[in-house]
Amino acid sequence: MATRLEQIGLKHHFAVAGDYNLVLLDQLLLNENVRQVYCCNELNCGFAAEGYARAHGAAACVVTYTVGALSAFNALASAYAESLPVILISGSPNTNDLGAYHLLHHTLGTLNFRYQLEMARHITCEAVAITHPEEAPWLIDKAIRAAFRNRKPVYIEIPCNLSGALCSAPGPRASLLDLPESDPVSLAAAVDAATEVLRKAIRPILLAGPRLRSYGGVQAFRELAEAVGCGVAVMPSAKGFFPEEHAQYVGVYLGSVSSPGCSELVESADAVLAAGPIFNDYTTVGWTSQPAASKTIHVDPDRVHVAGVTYSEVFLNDFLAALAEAAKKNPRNGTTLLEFRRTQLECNEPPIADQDAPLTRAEMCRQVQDVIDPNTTLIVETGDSWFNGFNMALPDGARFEIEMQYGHIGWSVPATFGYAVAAPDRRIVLMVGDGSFQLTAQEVCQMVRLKLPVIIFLVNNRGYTIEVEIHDGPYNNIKNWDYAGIMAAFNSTDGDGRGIRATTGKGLASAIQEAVAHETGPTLIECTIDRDDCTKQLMEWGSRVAAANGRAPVRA
Ligand code: DPX
Ligand code: MG
Repeated sequence: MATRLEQIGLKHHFAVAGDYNLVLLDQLLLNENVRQVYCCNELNCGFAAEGYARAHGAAACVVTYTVGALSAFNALASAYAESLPVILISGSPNTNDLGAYHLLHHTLGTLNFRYQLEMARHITCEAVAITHPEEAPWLIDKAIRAAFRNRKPVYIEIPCNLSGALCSAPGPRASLLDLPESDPVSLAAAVDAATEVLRKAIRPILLAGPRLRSYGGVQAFRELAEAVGCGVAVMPSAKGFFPEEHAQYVGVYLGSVSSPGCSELVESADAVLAAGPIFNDYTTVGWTSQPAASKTIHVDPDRVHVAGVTYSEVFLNDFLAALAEAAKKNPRNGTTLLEFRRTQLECNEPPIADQDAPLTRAEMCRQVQDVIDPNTTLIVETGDSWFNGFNMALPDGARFEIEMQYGHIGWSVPATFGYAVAAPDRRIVLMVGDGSFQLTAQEVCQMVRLKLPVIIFLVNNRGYTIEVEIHDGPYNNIKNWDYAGIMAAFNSTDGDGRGIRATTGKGLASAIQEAVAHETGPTLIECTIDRDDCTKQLMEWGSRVAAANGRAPVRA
């Protein structure tokens, strides 16, 4: 296991100890090329791995049986929804106990020891339980291969009495990381059909979707865009997958709350090539906007739909690369871009607020924008931080991370920790709301422990503002915390995290200055803003999602 983790390129794995995995952790420690990184709990451990996989391509985490693994499952489900190859390794009972009429601790108190494996099957693309050391090498390889092929999480269960058992030595890496190859006939037919659609189109547009990166299509998508020469929009979770400073970039497409001028272009297009999109209730703004299937070339990870025909076993990366070669620039393709540039002249720079006045959301965002340089990764949590993030401009090289399909509040704190472990040379900036922070706050202490200079903008608007906009009630108020103050508790006697509360523009500016200069630990800047001070996009999106949630049942 340890050798394979190194061979697939991991430099770290995440872990929480428990008696079912202690020998396993010892064995993993023997490989000094893959460092063991500890988390406060297994949910966070799974999310740390999820964040690591975003920066590094894959990740692994190790937990104990049931009490640990069932918490990690939530994060594993996130990795499934977000298409990230995360390997969850769980210690499990001694094999002698399985058929011995023995009740065991950390279990349901029944004689069933299969439930964890069975549950794992629903949230992984492969789940294996090792019951004999002889089987370990191929079961481990089977799981790892599946994770890379499908870009989905996998589960490996290792009994505590087998973790140190001898098995055959792992062979060289071979083809574990290979992506499958497309069916050549189907690929050629799909490319022909798509070329024809793009050739005939007068107002084509390319739309980058969230699955583009996971399935290795970012570079080919750019080549295709440049070959076709038309406007390129990104879905919110694909922000950063196409350079925002590129002459063809036209913004973030999110229906009626798109960035200025973008929805007009996407919705008036006569051909939309959507690469790895996810059209769900959120991204279609409560089912109010989705490019019509009849004009969409819809590129899924393993199939392509063009003009009413589905081409199976055509993989996204192969299709985009082949189409980039075949597609020709159409002289009319610049029209939409010219129209777009005209609309952009009407967009104004955000005004600078009175620096002594109470801090507002707009002023906070204006200042956060200045922190984002080409080496920054901006991570945004579910809540109005999503919309604040969509509005940020990314200079070339800057990256953006969001968990919009799964949308688990609290994801971002451990995911940011994992991302920062994977990318120590980048500036990592997190925007997270107070409500979300309360779920997983303790993982900030691991940033303190590893001296990671993460900058956290904690937006304290005293509650679940996104829910206020969708459907308000007393349940959207939360207990206020001294967020800036908790850093002292995490520091204890040996940490160097900073916690600063900003209540004015001036306060925020000086906090940011301190955060940027602070290199030996995280800086949490608590930004206090009014409970109702949210983006106008959130208000509109929230009301449309609420309408979709509230549809009356239709009788058959
Ligand atoms: C919930 C959400 O404070 O952000 O900007 O104030 O909305 P905003 P906060 O972090 O509040 C988040 C809150 C409660 N969603 O508004 S988005 C429901 C929810 C979820 N995930 C889990 N539980 C509940 N998304 C795990
Ligand atoms: Mg809030």
